[in-house]
Amino acid sequence: KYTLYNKSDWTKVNDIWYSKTNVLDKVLIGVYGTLKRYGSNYDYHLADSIYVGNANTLDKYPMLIQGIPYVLDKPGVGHHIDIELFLVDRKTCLPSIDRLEGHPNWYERRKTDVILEDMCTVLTPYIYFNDTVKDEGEHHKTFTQEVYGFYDNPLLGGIEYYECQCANPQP
Ligand code: PCA
Repeated sequence: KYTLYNKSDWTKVNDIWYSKTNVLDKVLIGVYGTLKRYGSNYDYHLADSIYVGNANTLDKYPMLIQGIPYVLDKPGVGHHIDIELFLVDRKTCLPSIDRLEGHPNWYERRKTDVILEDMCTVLTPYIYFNDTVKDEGEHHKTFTQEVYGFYDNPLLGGIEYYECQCANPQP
């Protein structure tokens, strides 16, 4: 048994007391590029977020790869894009990703239907589209960042540790 001090500063949700409400304020985003796990922007921007799973866009979209990937907001053309889903903090993490992506002037975040790998569940995360690049007709389904070196790190139990080529260096 314990006592809650300053009880008015706490918030109760589903019978659990939270000292900070920021943990409750999460937004679902779907990433397809440098923000994916093992991507060059993951560590800085998403390592503290909650990975939910993999999904594909319900509609087809054209993804161009010109150094980094760009998904155009043109449903019906291209592929069901490979997406990784994360729950991110609305007040801290989302603004920093928006700045990275230049939202809403370069990439623009828009809610988009995706279907989970179980092929049953449809969710509607934010995805970053970019319609400022020219569609040269070659459309991709998945983006894999080029790896310039990897080694077996015994401290990580022999897991391959990747170093990614940073197309857009971290701030
Ligand atoms: N980063 C964002 C959009 C393109 C990119 O390189 C992402 O991973 O979804």
